[in-house]
Amino acid sequence: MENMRIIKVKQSVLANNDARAESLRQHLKEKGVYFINLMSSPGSGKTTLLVNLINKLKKELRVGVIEADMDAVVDAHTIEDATGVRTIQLHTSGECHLDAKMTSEGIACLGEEGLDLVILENIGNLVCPAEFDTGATMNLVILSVPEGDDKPLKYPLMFTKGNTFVFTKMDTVSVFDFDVEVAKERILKLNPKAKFFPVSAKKDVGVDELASYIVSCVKNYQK
Ligand SMILES: Nc1nc2c(ncn2[C@@H]2O[C@H](COP(=O)(O)OP(=O)(O)OP(=O)(O)O)[C@@H](O)[C@H]2O)c(=O)[nH]1
Ligand SMILES: [Mg+2]
Ligand SMILES: [Zn+2]
Repeated sequence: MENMRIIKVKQSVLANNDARAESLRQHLKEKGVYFINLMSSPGSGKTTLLVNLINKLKKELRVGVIEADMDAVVDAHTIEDATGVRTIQLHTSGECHLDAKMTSEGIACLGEEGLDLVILENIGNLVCPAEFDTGATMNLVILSVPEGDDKPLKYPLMFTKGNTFVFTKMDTVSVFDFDVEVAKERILKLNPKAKFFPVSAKKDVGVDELASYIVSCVKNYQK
């Protein structure tokens, strides 16, 4: 028993992932392509927000989208039909997150040439997508009002790895016990530099502010 070898598989895989993510980030920086990793729980409103947001962003930026799901192509079709931007669908064969290798393959398939911005809609999951650096410059995390303002307490890693936070479905706030100020405080404790955007993607409230912020991030990055 004394000579039993113990191999920390998860750590080595994650270290490997970090190196790949860093090299993808470097490559995209050289190309001037900003990369956003959009993460949230299933059904929180990622695709709905993306459609609204991209229709604003595409006036100023050349945008491409990677939709990731375990299976199905509905979201990629929705984005393509509703925005007309370059879109591909990734299937993860059962994995509930994307790592830097899968993301690099996705970006290579999409083709980053001629784009200013690539947005990845990650798999709906508040847990393991936060564990894997995808090489993104912005980790955009959505928390929707019906999920509750306690989610930063229950899924702290996601709210630590995110840097920009959208509270969506704000049009439903009167029927749920969701306190925006409480949610902000809980996130700021984990993440003092967090930026917040309360929106209703459906009613088109607050999405202009988010779009302007993203445009300014991309322009600064490309300087
Ligand atoms: N009231 C309201 N409903 C919304 C809003 N945004 C999205 N929804 C609804 O929420 C449901 C899920 O929206 P999606 O955009 O498909 O969510 P998603 O996060 O992309 O879902 P998955 O990709 O399956 O994880 C749909 O019924 C939307 O119409 C919003 O701002 N307000
Ligand atoms: Mg979706
Ligand atoms: Zn996973």
